[in-house]
Amino acid sequence: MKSVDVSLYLVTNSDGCDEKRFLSILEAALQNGVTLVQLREKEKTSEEYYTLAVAVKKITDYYGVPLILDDRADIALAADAAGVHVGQQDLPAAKVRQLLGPNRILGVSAKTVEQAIAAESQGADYLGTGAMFPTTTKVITQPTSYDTLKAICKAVTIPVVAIGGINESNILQMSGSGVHGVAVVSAIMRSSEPGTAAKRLRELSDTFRVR
Ligand code: TZP
Ligand code: MG
Repeated sequence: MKSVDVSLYLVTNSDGCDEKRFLSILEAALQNGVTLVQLREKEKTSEEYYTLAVAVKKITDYYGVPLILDDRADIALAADAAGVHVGQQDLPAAKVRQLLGPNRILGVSAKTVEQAIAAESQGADYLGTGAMFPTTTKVITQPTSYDTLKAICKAVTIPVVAIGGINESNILQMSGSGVHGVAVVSAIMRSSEPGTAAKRLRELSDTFRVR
């Protein structure tokens, strides 16, 4: 099995941000402890998504951090990204694994123990679970409870990363759950000091994450 370091996972999109600023936030985050990056672009055309992925990959490669693309195995292969993240409504995990082959990273969103076990058996390398807290980044029907997160961590052997509304004030509430790390969008992307935010989140994640 591939090992994926999800200690501090930056999930990001460039909406409402000019590209230069977006890339400079990304770089500050990479210099301060982000271990995995996902490009999550819902509004872009395939061509725009691909072009941005190529630009982002130059930076993530420089810092030796894998780049994951949300939803799109085709663009991930075209841009030579490290992997793909899919949700329960996207292409089935087993199909994405087939498309990616054995060497790229497959992440899957799982909200229940059943989804988690299924994703692991279909070839996922890590799971994303949440939203743990209210968030304005994504429309959430129901938040995931700490107990569900803990049960998912116990049910699988692959790393689990908590996501959704996580910031410096609530990250320690993930302690003891069994997660291998946390994923954030706003806590870094919307911070006035993205580098400082990443550094602090990584320090806090390191106090409780499973290694
Ligand atoms: N999946 C579940 S919650 C979420 C995603 C992509 C958004 C997380 O964003 P934020 O800003 O860290 O709450
Ligand atoms: Mg998706």
